[in-house]
Amino acid sequence: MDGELKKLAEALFDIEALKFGNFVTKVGLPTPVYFDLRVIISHPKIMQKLSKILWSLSNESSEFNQICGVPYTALPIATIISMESNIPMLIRRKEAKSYGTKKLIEGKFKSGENCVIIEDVVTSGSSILETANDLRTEGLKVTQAFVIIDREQGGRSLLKSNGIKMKSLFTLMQLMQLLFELGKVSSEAVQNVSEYIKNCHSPIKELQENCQDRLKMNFSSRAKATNNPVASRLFQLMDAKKSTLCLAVDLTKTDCIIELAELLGPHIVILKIHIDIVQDFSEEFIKRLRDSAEKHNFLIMEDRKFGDIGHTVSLQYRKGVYKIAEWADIVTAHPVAGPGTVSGLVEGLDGISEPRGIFLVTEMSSRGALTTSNYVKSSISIAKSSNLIIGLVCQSNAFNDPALIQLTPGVKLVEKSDDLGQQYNSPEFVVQTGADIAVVGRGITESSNKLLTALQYKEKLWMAYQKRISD
Ligand code: S5P
Repeated sequence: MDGELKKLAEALFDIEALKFGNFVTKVGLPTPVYFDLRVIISHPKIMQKLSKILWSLSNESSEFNQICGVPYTALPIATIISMESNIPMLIRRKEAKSYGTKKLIEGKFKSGENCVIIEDVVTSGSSILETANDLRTEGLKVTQAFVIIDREQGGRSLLKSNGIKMKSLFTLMQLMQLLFELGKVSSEAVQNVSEYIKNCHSPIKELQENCQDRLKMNFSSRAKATNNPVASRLFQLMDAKKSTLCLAVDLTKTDCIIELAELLGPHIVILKIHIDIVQDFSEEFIKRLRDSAEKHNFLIMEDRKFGDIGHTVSLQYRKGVYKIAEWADIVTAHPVAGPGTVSGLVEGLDGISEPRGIFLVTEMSSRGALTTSNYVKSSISIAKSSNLIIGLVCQSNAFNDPALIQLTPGVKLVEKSDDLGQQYNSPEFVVQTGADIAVVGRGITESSNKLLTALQYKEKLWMAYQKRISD
């Protein structure tokens, strides 16, 4: 294998799939080495050889039922592997078709089948993770990814923390070493790359490095890590009620909302509403809801998803019919307009003495959401800018700060999606991928036995949390 890898490294160098100099990566970071493996399609013999060596990373071909290459470079490689191994292939569309079947994954498969992902170069690991998320949404199992080059910039740990073992033919340093032995690069180039890896602060790497800390810490120690009283109370509530359940009550009648608050209040930590869908709003309703919250010890979240310039947001928060700032313990906001939105919310609280918190919506659960990994990264820096922000609404464990809370919607026991783009994961999956609190809406509100169902979610989520901190 070593000899073969050396020959492969030489071939890739000779066809200029590897370049050395001063380049900038896709995410805007400087790099002394650049890979353009797309050129292999012009060299079928090398492509065939490379595919064969890559497939030798599998222990036995029977462990996989499907192969999925990440577009575009890995697609022909996955095709060759599929032909040689006689294992069928899947293609993940970048966007679901807007006509016909609206499928995101092309190819025939059964739920529960094991799919391996093939990729050319891994930096942060986000492309593989996005592919895996879509495959998992369709019920496929994804536990391994085979890649040609691992740039050693956090991808391996991101994937590992999402249940995917990455196997690579070369790490960046191994490749440099081989090229040096072949006389293709100077010792100075090797040194440059080595320094680069050591000093390279890929945002993802920084974010992922200690993410295990957050996932391993229990809620009572995390209560001490935050300065925000709402976050601290939330951690204590989770611990005391043994519940990480946020109930999304997307109902339009106040009596129905209160009825659910009274029934499920003892088992939840947050009751989340959308006040603008309520048809018979009154100040009396707010009083009843606050009384229920006090009686059953839960927090009220208004899922307003503020997203305008600071001045407008401050008025939307404080004024109008709803006067949200006066009664909602927690609100949600989109960081799309920049940090001004958060400053607007801070201003809207002028004169309010009760503690308040914000969750920033950084990564949405719906299919085709525009909240890509770069957006998530920028959102995290906004999250760190204000003490009012108590956590992030997101789908993956993209941050490590134990003071921040990951709130994850899109949770349901059975269905995988609805008709309007919502995507669901199981309680176990979301906790494993970082959720501290899970948002469950129709999974409970549409159940014929709401109490029993809520208890099932609560139990499953709590067990998954206990497993996470003890594993
Ligand atoms: O990305 C998101 C963010 C939010 S806050 N995806 C979501 O679904 N939500 C909210 O969570 C959404 O507005 C709804 O209130 C709830 C999910 O409801 P369900 O019925 O699909 O569980």
